[in-house]
Amino acid sequence: MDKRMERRFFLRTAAVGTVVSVLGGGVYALASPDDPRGRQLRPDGRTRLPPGQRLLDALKPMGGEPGDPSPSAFRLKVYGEVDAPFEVDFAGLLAMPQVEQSCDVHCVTGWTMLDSRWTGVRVADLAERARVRGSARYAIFEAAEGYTANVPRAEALAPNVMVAHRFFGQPIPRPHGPPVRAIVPDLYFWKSAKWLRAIRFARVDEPGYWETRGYHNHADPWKEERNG
Ligand SMILES: Nc1nc2c(c(=O)[nH]1)N[C@H]1C(S)=C(S)[C@@H](COP(=O)(O)O)O[C@H]1N2
Ligand SMILES: [Mo]
Repeated sequence: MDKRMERRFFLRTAAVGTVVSVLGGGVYALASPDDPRGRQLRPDGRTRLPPGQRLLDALKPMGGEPGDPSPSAFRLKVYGEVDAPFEVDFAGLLAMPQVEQSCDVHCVTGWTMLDSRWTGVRVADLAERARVRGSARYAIFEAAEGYTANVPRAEALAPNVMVAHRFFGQPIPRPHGPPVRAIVPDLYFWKSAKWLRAIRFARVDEPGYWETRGYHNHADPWKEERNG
């Protein structure tokens, strides 16, 4: 079994309520299946816990090729199908309008974390500053070591989509993509690129790292768009 299949297997078989150690990594508590938050309805009428998911109390580090975590080396480029491409360093990102939001995140391997808390800048604000053209139909999130994820324009510009530099008020911990990662809460978490370097707007779709390796191109957790 490759690592991803092992993780999936683990999530299907571990007993709810137990504390378990995964692949020698961290220790994760499975939240209670009776946690009423999972059954709450979102403003769009969908249940907070998507089908086939179970609750975890924390983000599980899912790996990936890390980038440089230091804020001083950080640059974010916004470019492509835009009239005013730009680049900001970490201070430049902090100088933009900041939002803090709680959101739920859903990993395709079967875990969901409710009420994760992030601080950062809305992708919609970055797009407005870059003057994204009407012809741009996709946002391509570009991360360290060539990792990319594609998101349709309208979904990338949703108000809960952000580039985050804080997690529960603290700098993002190492495994989770510091100094800045994308958060696209309403698609499976593989669309949320860690160690983010750039957002490129594109006229033509460009399936990314996982989308070219058998995962669904869109990744809606409520439609269980897991595999292509
Ligand atoms: N740069 C980069 N970002 C990435 C990945 C990756 O391998 N590289 N993995 C993705 C996947 S598959 C998931 S599920 C989430 C996991 O984020 P976490 O490790 O913070 O839980 O990050 C996504 N972002
Ligand atoms: Mo994932």
